[in-house]
Amino acid sequence: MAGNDTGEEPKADAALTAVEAGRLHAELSRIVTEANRAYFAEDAPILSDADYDAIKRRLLALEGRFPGLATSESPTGQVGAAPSETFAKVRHAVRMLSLENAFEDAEITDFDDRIRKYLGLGAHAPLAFTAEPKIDGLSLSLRYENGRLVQAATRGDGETGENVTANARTIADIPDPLQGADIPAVLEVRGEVYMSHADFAALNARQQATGGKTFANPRNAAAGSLRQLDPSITAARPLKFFAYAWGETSAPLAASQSGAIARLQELGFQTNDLTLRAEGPADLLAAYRRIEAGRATLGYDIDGVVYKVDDLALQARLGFRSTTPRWAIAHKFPAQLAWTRLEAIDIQVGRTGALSPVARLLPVTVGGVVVQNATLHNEDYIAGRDSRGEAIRGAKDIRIGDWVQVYRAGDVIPKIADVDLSRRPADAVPYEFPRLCPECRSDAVREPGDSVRRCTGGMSCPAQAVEKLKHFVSRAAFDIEGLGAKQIEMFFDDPVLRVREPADIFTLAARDSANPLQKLKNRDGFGERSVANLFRAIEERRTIPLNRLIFALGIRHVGETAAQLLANHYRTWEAFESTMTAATAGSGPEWQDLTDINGVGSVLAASVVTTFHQEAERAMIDRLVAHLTVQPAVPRVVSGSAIAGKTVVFTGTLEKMTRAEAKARAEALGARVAGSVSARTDFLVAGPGAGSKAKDAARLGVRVLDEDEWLALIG
Ligand code: 9MJ
Repeated sequence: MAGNDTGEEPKADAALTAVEAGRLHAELSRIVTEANRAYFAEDAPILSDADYDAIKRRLLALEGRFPGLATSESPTGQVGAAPSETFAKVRHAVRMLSLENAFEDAEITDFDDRIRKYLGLGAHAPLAFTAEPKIDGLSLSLRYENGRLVQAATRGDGETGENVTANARTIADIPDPLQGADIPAVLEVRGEVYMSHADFAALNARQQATGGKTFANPRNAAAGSLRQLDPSITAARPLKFFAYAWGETSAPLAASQSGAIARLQELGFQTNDLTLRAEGPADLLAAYRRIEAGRATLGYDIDGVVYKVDDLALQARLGFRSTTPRWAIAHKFPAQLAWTRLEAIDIQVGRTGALSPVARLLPVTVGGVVVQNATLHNEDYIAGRDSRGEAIRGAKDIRIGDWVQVYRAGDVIPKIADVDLSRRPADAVPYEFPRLCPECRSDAVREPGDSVRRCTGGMSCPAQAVEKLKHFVSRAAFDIEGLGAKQIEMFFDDPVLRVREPADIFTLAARDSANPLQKLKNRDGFGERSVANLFRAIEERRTIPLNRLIFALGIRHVGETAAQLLANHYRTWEAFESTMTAATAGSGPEWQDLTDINGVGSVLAASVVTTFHQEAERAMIDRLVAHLTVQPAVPRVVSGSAIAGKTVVFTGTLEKMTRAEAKARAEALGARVAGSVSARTDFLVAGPGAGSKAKDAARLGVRVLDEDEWLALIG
């Protein structure tokens, strides 16, 4: 294409006749469309930002003289809607879960024990499982209505994924329509998109030959191929799909996991033929060994074996924790190991001020990936001694110049696992862990009982401030397209743009437009288009779901799950903020309310309350929220549940289910389960042996139910 045909002849353009202008407009439009495709769909720009902008300006000038050229087809986007540059979001009808991981055989017997305990099954009652290879790809949810594929969505954060329907339609393993008889009116089929080793090698060879982007591993290739804005690119990529789970269904697929897999196969899906049914942990472990032994000859990547309770009625009783089912576990293959030399130890300061030692290594390949950095855990790990100076069993001190063993397990950050003392250089000296923050020189202190040394500089420490900002824009937080770690670092240090705290992100566009010099669009690495996209992405995020906002604040101990729990409980920012402001750590009704949330312990609660009472921190939150519209949480509640929003207390012995199951059932139906009876309790469920709680309920006029009344109430 005429990549050098840019906007260098505006004078000549101005003299064109209408017909000539029309021809030129068509030619330039074609170039811009082609460049858009290369940029957005292939991640492989064919024009510099400057050239691209110049052509756009030339098109706009032509349209200015001949307004008839500004049609909805024009890439200037002056008429009609701008084409979408990202995928639309899809809220999953049923959440897409991840799996709990296990690495040791003993964790599998624990898994079996835990399930028996939860269900109240004796040690010898039959309890069957399935074992399926864990495909290392990316999960996809396919929604069928009346047998036709109507939507395909990536997992995303489990709640909301991306709509990739057009791309999924190009995958041969995904049937449309479904096959066979008795097809449910609604059926969401879930499984893994992956690429075989052979197809991956061929794709990379093709990409290399044509100067395209090559991929690090089959999973990245599969992900990159599915997330293409142009489905014709996905169509040209050899993607495959295994079905292994389901979301919403209008009719049950089967009574068992193994039956459901067989049913998915009848409906036209590929299912993994190594899947089998096992009678207990010993059988599961035997299946694991067999699958592991055959791993190298499978022709596609697997990273473990997934075990699931076979009986779907039991699966339903077991239900879910916040992000993982109780009825399944992923038994991962062991980590991959390699030996290399420790060249240096760097200290990174995290968003909570933690000083984390990072090993800089002589590059080494571990399980097909080049590793040059690994975590060294903490100060005590390097010293081989705890904070009282006592040797840690099995630990050795680690010195620069040592030969160290690196291991990688799945996606986890590489870690140092061992030191070869026989190869230690004679002049190696013990590592002196810094007592001052290497970034801001504030004192770095260790609280008693904490293994981590922390910088005391707070937001005045540039490293903490930058890390907090990076966390703020990360995927599970504000997820602002075009504003990643790299841009945060650049804007943080920039004397004009000065993004020093989250609120500054939302004034960036205004400050950029007020600044006559050094406009962002004129800087290296930016252009009119990328800046416009960035500002639009920021604008869109002024409206933000409550759970994302809480997570984004970067409060210590508040991860995604805790943020979701807090959001579900308080529902609105106003309620959350006012309760945290009124709360005192350790006592009072607000504190009680906070720590009554299932999954919120006193350490987490204290961390949140303290944050809202630290003046500087609090002021920063207020400055941020002034720019935002916070969307209230809409927890998934089973519609028609009689106990949604109610507070329930259990006491005494339950006979039809264990206390753990009763509590989980109540929570799944939208109730809150509290530990003690108060004026705000709606029901006390009392089994035989109920004591003081029953008296409290009588005194406070709380309705008391026996187990059967309770079961009738929840249906
Ligand atoms: C994979 N990745 O092969 C599940 N998976 O089930 C299998 N993943 C899964 N099952 C429930 N075989 C959530 C995830």
